[in-house]
Amino acid sequence: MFMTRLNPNLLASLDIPGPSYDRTRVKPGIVHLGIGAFHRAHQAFYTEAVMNRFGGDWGIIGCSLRSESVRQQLEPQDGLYTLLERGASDRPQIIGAVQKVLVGPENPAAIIAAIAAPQVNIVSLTVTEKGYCHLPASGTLNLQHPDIQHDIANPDQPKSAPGFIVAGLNKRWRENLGPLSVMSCDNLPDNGAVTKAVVTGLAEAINPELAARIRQEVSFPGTMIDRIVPATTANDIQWLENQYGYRDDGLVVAEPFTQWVIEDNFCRARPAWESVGALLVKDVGHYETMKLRLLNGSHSLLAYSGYLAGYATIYQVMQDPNFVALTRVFMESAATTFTPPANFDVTAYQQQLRERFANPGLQHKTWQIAMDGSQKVPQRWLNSLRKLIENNQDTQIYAFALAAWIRFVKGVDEQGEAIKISDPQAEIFASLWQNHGTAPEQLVNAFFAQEGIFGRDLSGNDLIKQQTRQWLESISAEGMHAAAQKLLSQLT
Ligand code: CS2
Repeated sequence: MFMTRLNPNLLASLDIPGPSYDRTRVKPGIVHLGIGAFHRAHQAFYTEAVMNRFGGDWGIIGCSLRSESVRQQLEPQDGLYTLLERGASDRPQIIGAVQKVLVGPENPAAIIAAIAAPQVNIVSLTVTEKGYCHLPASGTLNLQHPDIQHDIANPDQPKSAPGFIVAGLNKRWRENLGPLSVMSCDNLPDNGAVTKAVVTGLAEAINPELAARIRQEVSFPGTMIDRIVPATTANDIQWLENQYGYRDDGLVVAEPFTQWVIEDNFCRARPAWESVGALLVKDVGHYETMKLRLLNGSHSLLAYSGYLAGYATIYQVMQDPNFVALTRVFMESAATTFTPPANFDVTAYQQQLRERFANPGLQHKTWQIAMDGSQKVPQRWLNSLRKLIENNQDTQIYAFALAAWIRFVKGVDEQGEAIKISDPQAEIFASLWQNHGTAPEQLVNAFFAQEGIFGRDLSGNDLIKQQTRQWLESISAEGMHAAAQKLLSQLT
C-alpha cells in the first residue's frame, strides 16, 4: 500500500504533538553543520521546545558536509521529522525547527551564504571527532589534512567544517555583518577551545588579519552533549508506519534521557535553551570530562569487547552479567580520575548510565560505536589511564580495553568473519596487523608508536604495553568471553 509521507498538511490529522508555532513565519537563526540523527534529537529538539514556548526566529539551516541523504529524507517532508523516544513507553513528537538542508559538496556557496545571512546568530557543529581535522593528541589543526590543504588552496569552495566557518565569517566581515557564536556539539574535551583552535588555525593560513578578528570577536562556547541516538533502521521506519499510518524517512529514535550543558559565552543572541532543560554554566569542563570518561569510555569498551563476544547491540551486551560487571569496574576506575561537578552524585550517575545502556528499545549497534577509534580512544580512555598511572593505581581494565580495540581493528571476528573497519586510520591498522600479526609484542609496540593517538608518554610506557600485550594474547588465544572472565576474576 502507498503510504503518505510526513508533510505539513498531515500535521493536523495526526495524534502526535507537533510544532505549536507558525513555521511559515520563522526565520533562520542557526546554521548547523552535520545534520545527522544526533543533532535532530538534541539541539534541534531543545530549539523546538524554545520555539514551542516562546516563538522566536530560531529556525535551523542544516548542512550536510558529505552526502545528500538527509536532504533526501527531509526535503520532501518540508523539513519535518518525527523524534521517537523509546523507553518504558514510546513517545513520538514531530519537530519543525529544521527549515532546509544544504549539501556542501554540491553547493558550498549556499552554506557560506547561509552563515553570512544577517539574522543568523549561531553556527553550530556536530561533525564527529574527525570532522575537526585536528591532531587528537594536541587539539591543534592538522595542516597536512587533505581537506585542510584543499581549503587553504580554495577558501571559497571549502570541504571541511573549519573551512566553511572561516569562509562564512570572512563573508560576514566583507559585508559588515559582524561576528556570530560558533558552538561545537561534539564529544571532544574542551570542544569550544578545539573549535577555536582549528578555525583560527585555518584562518591564519588563509589570511592572518581574518584570524586576528576571529580571535577577538567570535565566541566559541563549549558544550557537553548527551543523548543516546542510534542510527535509524528500516525496521524503525516500518514500525512508525504500522503504528501511526504515515511514512517518515527522516525518523530519529532516541532514549528519553537528554542532557545539555552549555558554556554561557555567546557574542550574539541565543535561544533561551535554559528554559527548556539545558544548563547554562560558566565552565563545562567538569561535566564534559565526566561524561566522556564514564559514558563514552564505557561505550567504547562495550563496543569493542561486546562486538568480539558476538553481541550486535549495547542492549545485548548488557544482558551478559560479565560485561555488566566489567562496565562497573571500568566506571569505578574512571571515576577516580577526575573531579566531578560540584554537588554531583557520581555513583548514581554510573548506575543511571548502566540502566540507559540496558534500554531494550534501542538498537544501538556495537559496530556503530566502534567506528573511528583512533579519534575516540584518546579522550575516552587515555586521559583516565594517564591519571591512574600518575596515582599508581591498577591499569588492567584499560590495558584490556586497548587490547580489545587492537584486536577489533584486525578486521576479522572470532568466527573468522570480516569486520568492516571504519576509521580514518583503518589502513594503517591493517598494515600493522599485516606486518606484526604473528608477533604480539611487536604489534602492540607498533600500535603504541602511533604518537598522534598515544602521545609520547604512553608510547614509551612499558608496563602498559606489556599488560596490553598479555590481554591481547589472552583474547586471541581463549576468545573474548574467557578473557573477560579472567580479568573479572583478577579484579574482583
Ligand atoms: C557513542 C556516542 O557513538 C559513540 O561513540 O559513544 O555517540 C554516545 O551515544 C553519545 O555521546 C551519548 O551522548
